[in-house]
Amino acid sequence: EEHSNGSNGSHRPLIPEIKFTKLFINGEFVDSVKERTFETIDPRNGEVIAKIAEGDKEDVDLAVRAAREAFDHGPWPRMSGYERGRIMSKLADLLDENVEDIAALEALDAGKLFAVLKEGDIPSSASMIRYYAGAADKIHGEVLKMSRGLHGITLREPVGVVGHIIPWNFPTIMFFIKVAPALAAGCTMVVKPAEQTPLTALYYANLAKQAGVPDGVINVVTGFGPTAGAAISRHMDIDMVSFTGSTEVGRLIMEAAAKSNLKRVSLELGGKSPLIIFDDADIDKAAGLALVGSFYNKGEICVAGSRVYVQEGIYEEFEKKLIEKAKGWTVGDPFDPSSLQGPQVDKKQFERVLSYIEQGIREGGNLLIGGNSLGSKGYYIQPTIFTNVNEDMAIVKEEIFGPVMSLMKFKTVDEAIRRANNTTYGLVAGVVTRDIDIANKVSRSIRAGVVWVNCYFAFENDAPFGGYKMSGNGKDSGMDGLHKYLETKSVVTPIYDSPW
Ligand code: TXE
Repeated sequence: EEHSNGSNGSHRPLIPEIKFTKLFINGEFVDSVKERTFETIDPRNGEVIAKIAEGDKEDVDLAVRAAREAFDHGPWPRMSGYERGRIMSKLADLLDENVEDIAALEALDAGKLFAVLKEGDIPSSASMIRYYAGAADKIHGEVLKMSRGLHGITLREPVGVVGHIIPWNFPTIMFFIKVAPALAAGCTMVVKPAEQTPLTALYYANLAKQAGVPDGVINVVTGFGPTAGAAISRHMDIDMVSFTGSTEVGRLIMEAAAKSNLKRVSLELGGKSPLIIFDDADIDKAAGLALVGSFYNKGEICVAGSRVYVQEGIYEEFEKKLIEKAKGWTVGDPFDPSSLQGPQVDKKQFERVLSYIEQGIREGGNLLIGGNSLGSKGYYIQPTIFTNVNEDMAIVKEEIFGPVMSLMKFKTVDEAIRRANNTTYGLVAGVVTRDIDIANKVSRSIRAGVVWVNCYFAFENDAPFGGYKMSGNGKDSGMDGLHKYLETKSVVTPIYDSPW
């Protein structure tokens, strides 16, 4: 049964029935042990979408038991990589077949743009699954040249039971950037989606079952961080935890891993990334990049280019162009195809962003545009640009995770490098210039895991992604993203009567 999702606008797609609201453990949807639930909220209006099973430690225990059994005795790590790849490809096809349903669920839960989910997040996740499906039968070790008549090889073995803790800003992309390589590696897993956005993860649990992923391989425990999330990071029988979220929680997870079983920890944390625009840039294009870099996904993106540095020669003209373009940046209902920005994910984030804006004003920042919430209901915020700011101010130092840009002026290449690196974070950076020497120098000088030259948000399945410094460790995406789910084992045997 389907029902319409709103009052105005017949062009809006239908919101599908919410079919999956329970934990997914060992191939079945089940209530939580304590039979508790929590509400997931529509950020367009603050209304309840559905009640979701609230998992806690006992549920994580059950999920880990299922994953452990599937790892120790089940078919998944034992079948050929080719077979795993075939099942993963089916899963990718199911994403494509259900793209409308999935996009609607996620737009509703996260306030993300329906059109972008449909054209971007969902198909690109399907393509990421296919990338790792293709890698599943190409996992192999090396033959070692050893001395003293020894023969050595390395085996690449799945790391075991993995806990994935997922954020709410890209619920689908973050789910598959972790689940797909772990599946290809032959791992089994417990996934905890963010409490703000549990709907699509449960939907994927069902699709995975339909595709033929054996029971116990993917378990999904919905619930909160300090309960279900913490139970994963301190579990004695989880071999690795892969996390994307705040630097603060990343630290807690590493601590819990250290205090429990020293499980492997992979962290993709916050950022405060610089976008550096040089005098020789195409001003129109650069202003477009800056706008998208700061406001895409309502600024709820770890790689937001929220510190924009513009060289003094073009600064004035750039600022004018930016204001002009910002006027066309439409904020509105995420189901409306003309919207470029939906509501912030929840009340907490909405208030957090607004309080950063207030702090920016208090500390002497000048509001070029925006600075307020929008409308009488829902968590909408105006795209906001500050000038007269510097790296000592909280709004320039800290990750705001909202549509707030800090626009700054610089003189020399060295100054730009120094200021870009003046941060505890190191996730990504952007450089806009037609000068190859500047591009080379800057991209090698920035302490960040990704540098985009004359582009921004240029993600590719093939390109490893992950932070330097307090933006985390370990890579998602690319072959690095697969290798982290593998252990290397050296096997050495003597060769008798070896002539060498
Ligand atoms: O993140 P949390 P929050 C940043 C961004 C944002 C801020 C706060 O700056 O404004 O973090 O957001 C789970 N043990 N990013 O509070 O808490 C939680 O349930 C184990 C950047 O929502 O880090 C969720 O599944 N797990 C970011 C996940 O961690 C715990 C994406 C992320 O939520 C836990 C999101 C605990 N003690 C926020 N506490 C990025 N890098 O893209 C919470 N969690």
